[in-house]
Amino acid sequence: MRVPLPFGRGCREAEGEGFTGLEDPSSGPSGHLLPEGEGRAKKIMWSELPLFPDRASTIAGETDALFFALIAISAFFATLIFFLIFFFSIRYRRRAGRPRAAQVNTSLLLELFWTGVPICITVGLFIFGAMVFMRVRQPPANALPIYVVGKQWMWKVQHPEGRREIDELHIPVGRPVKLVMASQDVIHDFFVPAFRVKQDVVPGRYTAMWFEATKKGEYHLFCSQYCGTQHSGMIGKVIAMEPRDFEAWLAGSTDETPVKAGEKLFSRFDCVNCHAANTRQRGPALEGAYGHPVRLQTGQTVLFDDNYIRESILNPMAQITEGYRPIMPTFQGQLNEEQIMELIAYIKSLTPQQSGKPNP
Ligand code: HEC
Ligand SMILES: [Cu+2]
Repeated sequence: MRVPLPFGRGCREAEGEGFTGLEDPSSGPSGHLLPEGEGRAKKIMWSELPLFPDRASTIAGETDALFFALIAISAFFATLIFFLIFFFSIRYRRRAGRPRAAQVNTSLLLELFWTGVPICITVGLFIFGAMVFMRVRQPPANALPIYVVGKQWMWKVQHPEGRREIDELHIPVGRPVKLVMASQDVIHDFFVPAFRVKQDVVPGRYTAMWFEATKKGEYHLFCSQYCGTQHSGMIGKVIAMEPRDFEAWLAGSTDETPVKAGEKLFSRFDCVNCHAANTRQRGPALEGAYGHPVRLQTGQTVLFDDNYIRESILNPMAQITEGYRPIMPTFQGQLNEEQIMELIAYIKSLTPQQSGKPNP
């Protein structure tokens, strides 16, 4: 069994591949691709040491800055307090002839000072943390969507152009990538230390995460949520490529696109019987619905998104569309996560123009 080290030189080297992002010649100290203001911070971060993961995404600099700010502030106060305890306990120790301590009134100014300073520090850290958090949580609109399914014990990846991969994720450098992730069984967690991102992959719904690689190379991918016996083997690599190489890589496959696969499933599972336009429409039209609000029987409005489609397929009774009868059967147990993702890709691709197409 492969036993990866948490960071740095890991399993890949042991397998003789001898190539990780850390050893990539382009990831040396030049760092010209890194965000601004990195130069000074770099000196204290020892990013050349294999102890510390490579810094290869747009968010990595900020995340590290936050991490080191927390460490520095904690270290400063821990040292100060330790030193003062030590110093005071010697300086004011009990000795013959010394008066016993008595209650004194402290000055208001001093009270304000030692209350105000920690408030400023903690609120400042909170604002800093919240800013980084908001950035990590909000994928840019132009992000490239890639579907990921986690299952015991592998990562299955599906690119919108068709190419599929297992335990590997190829991405272009310099372009935001958004992963839409589902789990086939238990909770997993998609973790790429070099990008400073991790996100739980939860059964029963989609979670998303985004990042933008800043330099090409191969980076470790871990499952960081204990998910069973072979959890430690649920590893892989993220391969960041120059956009041109990435296009070539994508083109080098004849895999069916998710939209095509979804279209087939749509007929195979008889969705067409109720949802195709120009039939006696028993179900709502799905063309152009994606991204728009849907009114439910209960009067609520929900967003027609990935999670809504998923819920509609697996648990149709949970949210009944206004004006329709609850006649849709559940497809729970008949479709796996990948097939559901393909159906979603197909439904997403439907535009109102296509509704004019005659349906046999
Ligand atoms: C027997 C007819 C029938 C079949 C078969 C059927 N559906 Fe439906 N579907 C409906 C009806 C009726 C609704 C609206 C009531 C509801 O929300 O359950 C609906 C709702 C939906 C919605 C939510 C649409 C909206 O605008 O709110 C989606 C998405 C959907 N179906 C997808 C599918 C997919 C994918 C399949 C095939 C795997 C499928 N349906 C099979 C009848 C059907
Ligand atoms: Cu796992």
